[in-house]
Amino acid sequence: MSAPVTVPGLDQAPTAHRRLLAWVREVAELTRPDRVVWCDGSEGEWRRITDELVDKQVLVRLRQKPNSFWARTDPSDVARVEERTFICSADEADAGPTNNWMAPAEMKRVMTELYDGSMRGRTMYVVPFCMGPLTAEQPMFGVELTDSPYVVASMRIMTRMGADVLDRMGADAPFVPCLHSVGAPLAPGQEDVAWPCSDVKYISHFPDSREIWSYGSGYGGNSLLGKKCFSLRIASVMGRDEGWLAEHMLILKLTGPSGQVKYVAAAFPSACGKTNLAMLEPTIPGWKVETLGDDIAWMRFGEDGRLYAVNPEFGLFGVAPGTDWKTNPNAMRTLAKGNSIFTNVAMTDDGDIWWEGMGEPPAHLVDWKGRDWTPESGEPSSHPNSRFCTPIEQCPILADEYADPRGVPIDAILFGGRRKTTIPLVTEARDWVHGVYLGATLSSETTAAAAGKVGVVRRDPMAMLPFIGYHAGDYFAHWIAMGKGASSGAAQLPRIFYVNWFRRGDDGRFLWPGFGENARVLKWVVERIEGTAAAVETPIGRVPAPGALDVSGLDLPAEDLELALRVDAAEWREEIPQVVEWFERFGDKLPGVLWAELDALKARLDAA
Ligand code: SAT
Ligand code: MN
Repeated sequence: MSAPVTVPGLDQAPTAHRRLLAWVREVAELTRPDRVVWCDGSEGEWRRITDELVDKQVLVRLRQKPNSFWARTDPSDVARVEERTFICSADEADAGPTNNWMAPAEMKRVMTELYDGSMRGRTMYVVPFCMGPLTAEQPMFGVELTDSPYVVASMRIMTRMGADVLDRMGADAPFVPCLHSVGAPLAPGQEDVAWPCSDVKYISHFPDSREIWSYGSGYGGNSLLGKKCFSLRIASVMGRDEGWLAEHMLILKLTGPSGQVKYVAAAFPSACGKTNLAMLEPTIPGWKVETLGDDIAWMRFGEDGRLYAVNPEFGLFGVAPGTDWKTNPNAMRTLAKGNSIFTNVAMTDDGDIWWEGMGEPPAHLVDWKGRDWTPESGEPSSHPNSRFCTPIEQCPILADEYADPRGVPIDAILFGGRRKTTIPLVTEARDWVHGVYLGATLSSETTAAAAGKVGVVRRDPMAMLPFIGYHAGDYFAHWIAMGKGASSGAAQLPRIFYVNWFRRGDDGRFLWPGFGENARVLKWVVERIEGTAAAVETPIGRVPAPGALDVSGLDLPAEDLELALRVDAAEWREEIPQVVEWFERFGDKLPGVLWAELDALKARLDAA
């Protein structure tokens, strides 16, 4: 038997949590870091880590934003890697046709080999974190072990992290173990690169044991394991087993002119405007939006039978390009307060950040690859999936309810995607099951948020395609069952709508101006719930009746509005074979009621 390994810091654990202590030791013995640091989440720790990253030129301190930093990744490590993302359920059938699968024991064998010595020459940080308020009855704990100080700094922004969490965990609270290594060990004396990562990448989830193992990437979605890995993939499995929903949704609070308050959750795929909608400044008088979350919602029924949503995150990890004072002034105000990390954007000569969409480009920048850039360079200065990482509490329109562990009762759920054709600006589902059908058939053109081709139409159910941690057919069934779970009946369920801000005319122009003007659509949604706005029945659902959508003061050609709202039976008939093909992928796991919805839609289209 070999003697126990001594790693500096390993035994300085500020916790008596036995399972945690054993796991940290086990990982240290496998990955062989030079030292172990137990993170406390303090200001001092943030300063130490960011100073060190600045010294190593991984981060550049911005002169124009307080306590803020510019980061550039390796050009190969810029987005989530869906091809390398695995759901390792014991039974392959549980992963379903939309996930990559490997048997848990096989994945653990492969990755244990990769982790063997993978932290040599580096520090292993122990990052205790909590998704959702620490004051929750049952706080949702995770601990990430990582050899990336960039990940530690980002986790401090994106999650409640540090000593308070460890204290609250006590000696035996359950937690999700999240293991992360960039997969770039250093030999003695070997010089480090600015962005260590590996060509071999695995983002693996073990839903049965509720563990996450990530290797080879430092990019947010692959490495900040509290986010998509825990709060969506693993949490969706917890939700299935325990009767709640973990969804890729923003949460907003909408107050109307008479003071009426509605809470809206909205699911759009990555890089389709969730952050912008969450922080929208309405262009119509008397309406106010406050933000609760921009990416993830955990929803469960309250005792009153309503569906309550909590945002498990503590920060915003938003797409930078396109964010500007015009499109999202509240995001700009949030960022102006500093305390942020900007990744893969460009830097100005006076030490500020810049990206496409911020108006006139400066004469000179350093681009996301570290090269001199001028407006003549002929390529964007920032990667299309470049991101800002900033504390949500800096958002000037954060709703007070953000801190409430019970969450907010959701009145409306919006599904939406990015489609040039076919899908009208807004459609109301007839009932919950029809709404689930709309979500299950959601389609969108792919974006730069994931590695791969951009602009291809794919089905992205509930905007969760890359994030459902189990069989998507079972996930649809879970959604249907949730609709029956409202103790006081369907009246308490959120109403479901489908929106598309991205429809275009023949010449490619956007038919709807979007951004702050989307408040007009929210107004119609509220008025539908209150029973005061008119709608017309169409084969696909209810759309605003002529004149029902408030376009007062909006400079929009009547023809564009009509085209934006148009339901074209011929276009919809073309969708049907794609939906049939999509549904067939789920075999007998597809709930029969969804086939029935499709049949009814076909019949209505044929009659149209
Ligand atoms: O890359 S992340 O998963 O962190 C953001 C996103 O794609 O939605
Ligand atoms: Mn997202």
